[in-house]
Amino acid sequence: MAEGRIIKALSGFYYVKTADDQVYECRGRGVFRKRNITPLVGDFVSFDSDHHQEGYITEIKPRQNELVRPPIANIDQAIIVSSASMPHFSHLLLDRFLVLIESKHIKPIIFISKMDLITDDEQAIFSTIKNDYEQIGYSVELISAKDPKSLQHLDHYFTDKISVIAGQSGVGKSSILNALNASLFIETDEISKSLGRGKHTTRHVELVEVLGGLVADTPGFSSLEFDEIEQEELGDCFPEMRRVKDMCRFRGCMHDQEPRCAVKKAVENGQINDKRYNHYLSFLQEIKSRKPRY
Ligand SMILES: Nc1nc2c(ncn2[C@@H]2O[C@H](COP(=O)(O)OP(=O)(O)O)[C@@H](O)[C@H]2O)c(=O)[nH]1
Ligand SMILES: [Mg+2]
Ligand SMILES: [Zn+2]
Repeated sequence: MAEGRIIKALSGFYYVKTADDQVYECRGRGVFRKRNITPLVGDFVSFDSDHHQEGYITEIKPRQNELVRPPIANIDQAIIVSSASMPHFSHLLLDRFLVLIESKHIKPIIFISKMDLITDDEQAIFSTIKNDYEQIGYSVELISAKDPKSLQHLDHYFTDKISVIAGQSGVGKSSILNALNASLFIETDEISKSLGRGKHTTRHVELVEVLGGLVADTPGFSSLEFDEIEQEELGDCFPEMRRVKDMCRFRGCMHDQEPRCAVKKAVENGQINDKRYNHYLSFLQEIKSRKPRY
Protein backbone atom coordinates (compact mmCIF):
# COMPACT_ATOMS: atom_id res chain seq x y z
CA MET A 1 0.00 0.00 0.00
CA ALA A 2 1.15 3.51 -0.80
CA GLU A 3 0.08 7.04 0.03
CA GLY A 4 -0.14 10.24 -1.93
CA ARG A 5 -2.19 13.22 -2.92
CA ILE A 6 -4.71 13.49 -5.73
CA ILE A 7 -3.47 16.17 -8.09
CA LYS A 8 -5.96 15.67 -10.90
CA ALA A 9 -9.35 14.06 -11.47
CA LEU A 10 -10.51 13.23 -14.96
CA SER A 11 -13.20 10.89 -16.31
CA GLY A 12 -13.28 8.63 -13.26
CA PHE A 13 -9.51 8.48 -12.88
CA TYR A 14 -7.61 10.05 -10.02
CA TYR A 15 -3.98 10.94 -10.52
CA VAL A 16 -2.17 10.38 -7.24
CA LYS A 17 1.26 11.82 -6.66
CA THR A 18 3.52 10.22 -4.07
CA ALA A 19 6.27 11.79 -1.98
CA ASP A 20 8.87 10.53 -4.46
CA ASP A 21 7.14 12.41 -7.30
CA GLN A 22 5.60 9.38 -9.02
CA VAL A 23 2.10 9.75 -10.43
CA TYR A 24 -0.28 6.78 -10.28
CA GLU A 25 -3.47 6.56 -12.30
CA CYS A 26 -6.05 5.30 -9.82
CA ARG A 27 -9.69 4.35 -9.77
CA GLY A 28 -11.87 4.93 -6.74
CA ARG A 29 -13.22 1.80 -5.13
CA GLY A 30 -16.89 0.93 -5.51
CA VAL A 31 -17.24 1.29 -1.78
CA PHE A 32 -16.80 5.07 -2.01
CA ARG A 33 -19.62 5.34 -4.49
CA LYS A 34 -21.90 3.33 -2.25
CA ARG A 35 -21.13 5.52 0.73
CA ASN A 36 -21.48 8.61 -1.43
CA ILE A 37 -17.88 9.71 -0.91
CA THR A 38 -16.15 11.16 -3.92
CA PRO A 39 -12.40 11.53 -3.87
CA LEU A 40 -11.44 15.16 -4.50
CA VAL A 41 -8.40 16.81 -5.95
CA GLY A 42 -6.27 17.75 -2.93
CA ASP A 43 -7.24 14.63 -0.97
CA PHE A 44 -4.58 12.60 0.80
CA VAL A 45 -5.25 8.95 0.03
CA SER A 46 -3.97 5.44 0.49
CA PHE A 47 -3.95 3.26 -2.59
CA ASP A 48 -3.08 -0.24 -3.71
CA SER A 49 -1.01 -0.65 -6.80
CA ASP A 50 -0.56 -4.03 -8.42
CA HIS A 51 0.43 -2.67 -11.79
CA HIS A 52 3.14 -0.24 -12.57
CA GLN A 53 1.75 3.33 -12.14
CA GLU A 54 -1.85 2.13 -11.78
CA GLY A 55 -3.91 1.50 -8.69
CA TYR A 56 -7.05 1.64 -6.59
CA ILE A 57 -7.76 4.22 -3.92
CA THR A 58 -8.56 2.44 -0.67
CA GLU A 59 -8.84 5.28 1.81
CA ILE A 60 -9.40 9.02 1.89
CA LYS A 61 -7.76 10.78 4.84
CA PRO A 62 -9.88 13.25 6.84
CA ARG A 63 -10.18 16.63 5.11
CA GLN A 64 -9.09 19.93 6.53
CA ASN A 65 -11.63 21.76 4.35
CA GLU A 66 -13.37 21.37 1.03
CA LEU A 67 -14.96 23.46 -1.66
CA VAL A 68 -17.83 22.25 -3.81
CA ARG A 69 -17.37 24.57 -6.75
CA PRO A 70 -14.59 24.04 -7.71
CA PRO A 71 -14.41 20.55 -6.16
CA ILE A 72 -11.17 20.54 -4.18
CA ALA A 73 -10.04 19.61 -0.66
CA ASN A 74 -7.35 20.59 1.84
CA ILE A 75 -6.62 24.08 0.56
CA ASP A 76 -4.25 26.31 2.49
CA GLN A 77 -5.34 29.56 0.89
CA ALA A 78 -7.27 31.22 -1.89
CA ILE A 79 -5.62 33.80 -4.08
CA ILE A 80 -8.27 36.23 -5.25
CA VAL A 81 -7.34 38.00 -8.47
CA SER A 82 -9.01 41.31 -9.31
CA SER A 83 -7.79 43.26 -12.31
CA ALA A 84 -7.01 46.95 -12.10
CA SER A 85 -8.50 47.34 -15.57
CA MET A 86 -10.21 45.21 -18.23
CA PRO A 87 -12.41 44.23 -16.51
CA HIS A 88 -12.42 47.36 -14.35
CA PHE A 89 -11.68 47.03 -10.66
CA SER A 90 -14.74 46.39 -8.50
CA HIS A 91 -14.58 46.78 -4.73
CA LEU A 92 -17.95 45.11 -4.47
CA LEU A 93 -16.88 42.02 -6.40
CA LEU A 94 -13.62 41.75 -4.44
CA ASP A 95 -15.57 41.91 -1.17
CA ARG A 96 -17.98 39.30 -2.47
CA PHE A 97 -15.09 36.90 -3.18
CA LEU A 98 -13.55 37.68 0.21
CA VAL A 99 -16.79 36.87 2.01
CA LEU A 100 -17.24 33.61 0.09
CA ILE A 101 -13.71 32.49 0.95
CA GLU A 102 -13.87 33.67 4.58
CA SER A 103 -17.12 31.75 5.01
CA LYS A 104 -15.23 28.55 4.15
CA HIS A 105 -12.53 29.40 6.71
CA ILE A 106 -9.91 29.59 4.01
CA LYS A 107 -7.25 32.29 4.10
CA PRO A 108 -7.63 34.84 1.29
CA ILE A 109 -4.74 36.63 -0.43
CA ILE A 110 -5.41 39.48 -2.85
CA PHE A 111 -3.62 39.95 -6.16
CA ILE A 112 -4.55 43.06 -8.14
CA SER A 113 -3.51 42.29 -11.71
CA LYS A 114 -2.94 44.09 -15.01
CA MET A 115 -1.20 46.98 -13.28
CA ASP A 116 0.57 47.64 -16.60
CA LEU A 117 -2.73 48.90 -18.02
CA ILE A 118 -3.21 51.85 -15.70
CA THR A 119 -1.83 55.39 -15.78
CA ASP A 120 0.52 56.91 -13.23
CA ASP A 121 -2.37 58.87 -11.73
CA GLU A 122 -4.36 55.71 -11.21
CA GLN A 123 -1.40 54.02 -9.53
CA ALA A 124 -2.12 56.11 -6.44
CA ILE A 125 -5.68 54.83 -6.30
CA PHE A 126 -4.43 51.27 -6.20
CA SER A 127 -1.82 52.04 -3.56
CA THR A 128 -4.68 53.28 -1.41
CA ILE A 129 -6.75 50.18 -2.10
CA LYS A 130 -3.74 48.02 -1.19
CA ASN A 131 -3.29 49.97 2.01
CA ASP A 132 -6.95 49.73 2.96
CA TYR A 133 -7.05 45.95 2.61
CA GLU A 134 -3.71 45.55 4.37
CA GLN A 135 -5.16 47.52 7.30
CA ILE A 136 -7.84 44.85 7.56
CA GLY A 137 -5.12 42.20 7.69
CA TYR A 138 -5.04 40.89 4.15
CA SER A 139 -1.90 40.49 2.05
CA VAL A 140 -2.20 42.47 -1.18
CA GLU A 141 0.08 42.43 -4.24
CA LEU A 142 -0.09 44.79 -7.20
CA ILE A 143 1.14 42.79 -10.18
CA SER A 144 1.11 42.29 -13.91
CA ALA A 145 1.53 39.04 -15.79
CA LYS A 146 3.42 41.08 -18.40
CA ASP A 147 5.91 42.51 -15.92
CA PRO A 148 8.24 39.79 -14.55
CA LYS A 149 9.61 42.24 -11.98
CA SER A 150 6.22 42.55 -10.31
CA LEU A 151 6.16 38.76 -9.86
CA GLN A 152 9.62 38.36 -8.39
CA HIS A 153 8.82 38.39 -4.71
CA LEU A 154 5.77 36.11 -4.75
CA ASP A 155 7.49 32.81 -3.88
CA HIS A 156 6.56 32.78 -0.22
CA TYR A 157 2.86 32.76 -1.06
CA PHE A 158 3.18 29.52 -2.98
CA THR A 159 6.03 27.44 -1.60
CA ASP A 160 4.82 24.29 0.21
CA LYS A 161 1.19 25.40 -0.01
CA ILE A 162 -1.91 24.38 -1.87
CA SER A 163 -3.73 27.35 -3.29
CA VAL A 164 -6.83 27.86 -5.30
CA ILE A 165 -6.80 30.87 -7.60
CA ALA A 166 -10.15 32.61 -7.84
CA GLY A 167 -11.63 35.64 -9.54
CA GLN A 168 -13.83 36.85 -12.34
CA SER A 169 -13.00 35.42 -15.72
CA GLY A 170 -10.63 37.51 -17.80
CA VAL A 171 -8.77 39.03 -14.84
CA GLY A 172 -5.61 37.14 -15.77
CA LYS A 173 -5.53 34.11 -13.44
CA SER A 174 -4.16 31.68 -16.02
CA SER A 175 -1.76 34.27 -17.40
CA ILE A 176 -0.27 34.81 -13.93
CA LEU A 177 0.31 31.06 -13.43
CA ASN A 178 1.89 30.78 -16.89
CA ALA A 179 4.15 33.72 -16.07
CA LEU A 180 5.21 32.16 -12.76
CA ASN A 181 6.04 28.77 -14.26
CA ALA A 182 7.51 28.87 -17.75
CA SER A 183 6.74 25.19 -18.31
CA LEU A 184 2.98 25.71 -17.94
CA PHE A 185 0.88 26.41 -20.99
CA ILE A 186 -2.56 26.94 -19.53
CA GLU A 187 -5.02 28.20 -22.07
CA THR A 188 -5.88 31.87 -21.61
CA ASP A 189 -8.83 33.93 -22.78
CA GLU A 190 -11.04 30.87 -22.51
CA ILE A 191 -14.39 32.66 -22.39
CA SER A 192 -14.06 34.30 -25.74
CA LYS A 193 -12.70 31.15 -27.33
CA SER A 194 -15.25 28.68 -26.05
CA LEU A 195 -18.68 28.91 -27.59
CA GLY A 196 -20.96 28.05 -24.70
CA ARG A 197 -20.77 28.40 -20.96
CA GLY A 198 -21.11 24.62 -20.61
CA LYS A 199 -17.67 23.85 -21.87
CA HIS A 200 -16.23 26.41 -19.56
CA THR A 201 -17.81 25.22 -16.32
CA THR A 202 -17.28 21.49 -16.73
CA ARG A 203 -13.55 21.74 -17.10
CA HIS A 204 -11.60 19.42 -14.84
CA VAL A 205 -9.70 20.54 -11.78
CA GLU A 206 -5.98 20.06 -11.76
CA LEU A 207 -3.23 21.10 -9.41
CA VAL A 208 -0.23 22.59 -11.18
CA GLU A 209 3.18 23.32 -9.75
CA VAL A 210 4.02 26.94 -9.14
CA LEU A 211 7.04 28.20 -7.18
CA GLY A 212 7.33 25.06 -5.07
CA GLY A 213 3.62 24.76 -4.29
CA LEU A 214 0.47 23.50 -5.96
CA VAL A 215 -2.23 25.69 -7.42
CA ALA A 216 -5.69 24.90 -8.76
CA ASP A 217 -6.56 27.19 -11.64
CA THR A 218 -10.33 27.24 -11.50
CA PRO A 219 -12.62 28.02 -14.39
CA GLY A 220 -14.20 30.43 -11.94
CA PHE A 221 -16.56 29.94 -9.08
CA SER A 222 -19.73 28.88 -10.82
CA SER A 223 -21.83 30.65 -8.25
CA LEU A 224 -21.12 33.88 -6.47
CA GLU A 225 -24.36 33.66 -4.50
CA PHE A 226 -24.36 33.65 -0.74
CA ASP A 227 -26.45 30.48 -0.73
CA GLU A 228 -24.65 28.85 2.14
CA ILE A 229 -24.11 31.86 4.40
CA GLU A 230 -26.59 32.66 7.17
CA GLN A 231 -27.09 36.29 8.16
CA GLU A 232 -25.65 35.65 11.63
CA GLU A 233 -22.39 34.47 10.05
CA LEU A 234 -21.92 37.38 7.67
CA GLY A 235 -20.24 39.73 10.15
CA ASP A 236 -17.62 37.09 10.86
CA CYS A 237 -16.67 37.11 7.19
CA PHE A 238 -15.38 40.68 7.68
CA PRO A 239 -12.24 40.44 9.88
CA GLU A 240 -12.42 44.11 10.90
CA MET A 241 -15.97 43.57 12.19
CA ARG A 242 -15.12 40.26 13.80
CA ARG A 243 -12.53 42.10 15.89
CA VAL A 244 -14.93 44.60 17.49
CA LYS A 245 -18.23 42.75 17.61
CA ASP A 246 -17.78 41.61 21.21
CA MET A 247 -18.15 45.25 22.22
CA CYS A 248 -21.62 45.58 20.70
CA ARG A 249 -24.31 46.16 23.33
CA PHE A 250 -26.41 43.25 22.16
CA ARG A 251 -25.30 39.73 21.67
CA GLY A 252 -26.26 38.64 18.15
CA CYS A 253 -26.09 42.27 16.98
CA MET A 254 -26.44 42.45 13.20
CA HIS A 255 -24.67 45.83 13.15
CA ASP A 256 -27.59 47.36 11.30
CA GLN A 257 -30.38 49.11 13.26
CA GLU A 258 -29.23 48.14 16.75
CA PRO A 259 -28.24 50.87 19.21
CA ARG A 260 -24.78 50.98 20.79
CA CYS A 261 -23.23 48.89 18.08
CA ALA A 262 -19.43 48.76 18.19
CA VAL A 263 -19.20 48.16 14.44
CA LYS A 264 -21.23 51.26 13.59
CA LYS A 265 -19.16 53.26 16.04
CA ALA A 266 -15.98 52.03 14.35
CA VAL A 267 -17.40 53.09 10.98
CA GLU A 268 -18.22 56.55 12.37
CA ASN A 269 -14.73 57.12 13.71
CA GLY A 270 -13.11 55.82 10.53
CA GLN A 271 -11.66 52.66 12.03
CA ILE A 272 -13.77 50.58 9.67
CA ASN A 273 -13.94 51.60 6.01
CA ASP A 274 -17.48 52.79 5.24
CA LYS A 275 -17.38 51.27 1.76
CA ARG A 276 -16.78 47.85 3.30
CA TYR A 277 -19.54 48.43 5.83
CA ASN A 278 -21.96 49.40 3.05
CA HIS A 279 -21.08 46.19 1.23
CA TYR A 280 -21.80 44.32 4.44
CA LEU A 281 -25.25 45.94 4.62
CA SER A 282 -26.02 45.14 1.01
CA PHE A 283 -24.89 41.50 1.40
CA LEU A 284 -27.00 41.28 4.57
CA GLN A 285 -30.02 42.52 2.65
CA GLU A 286 -29.31 40.00 -0.08
CA ILE A 287 -29.19 37.12 2.40
CA LYS A 288 -32.35 38.31 4.18
CA SER A 289 -34.31 38.45 0.95
CA ARG A 290 -33.08 35.07 -0.23
CA LYS A 291 -35.88 32.62 -0.85
CA PRO A 292 -36.33 30.19 2.03
CA ARG A 293 -34.83 26.76 1.48
CA TYR A 294 -36.67 23.59 2.32
N1 LIG B 1 -2.16 43.93 -20.28
C1 LIG B 1 -2.32 42.80 -19.60
N2 LIG B 1 -3.12 41.83 -20.07
C2 LIG B 1 -3.25 40.70 -19.36
C3 LIG B 1 -2.56 40.50 -18.13
N3 LIG B 1 -2.91 39.28 -17.64
C4 LIG B 1 -3.76 38.74 -18.54
N4 LIG B 1 -3.97 39.58 -19.58
C5 LIG B 1 -4.87 39.32 -20.71
O1 LIG B 1 -6.20 39.21 -20.24
C6 LIG B 1 -6.91 38.18 -20.92
C7 LIG B 1 -7.48 37.15 -19.97
O2 LIG B 1 -6.42 36.49 -19.32
P1 LIG B 1 -6.59 35.03 -18.67
O3 LIG B 1 -5.28 34.67 -18.07
O4 LIG B 1 -7.18 34.08 -19.65
O5 LIG B 1 -7.67 35.35 -17.52
P2 LIG B 1 -8.47 34.30 -16.61
O6 LIG B 1 -9.81 34.12 -17.25
O7 LIG B 1 -8.61 34.98 -15.27
O8 LIG B 1 -7.66 33.04 -16.53
C8 LIG B 1 -5.91 37.59 -21.92
O9 LIG B 1 -6.14 38.18 -23.17
C9 LIG B 1 -4.57 37.98 -21.37
O10 LIG B 1 -3.59 38.13 -22.38
C10 LIG B 1 -1.71 41.56 -17.65
O11 LIG B 1 -1.08 41.50 -16.59
N5 LIG B 1 -1.64 42.67 -18.43
MG1 LIG C 1 -8.19 31.05 -16.97
ZN1 LIG D 1 -23.07 45.54 16.28
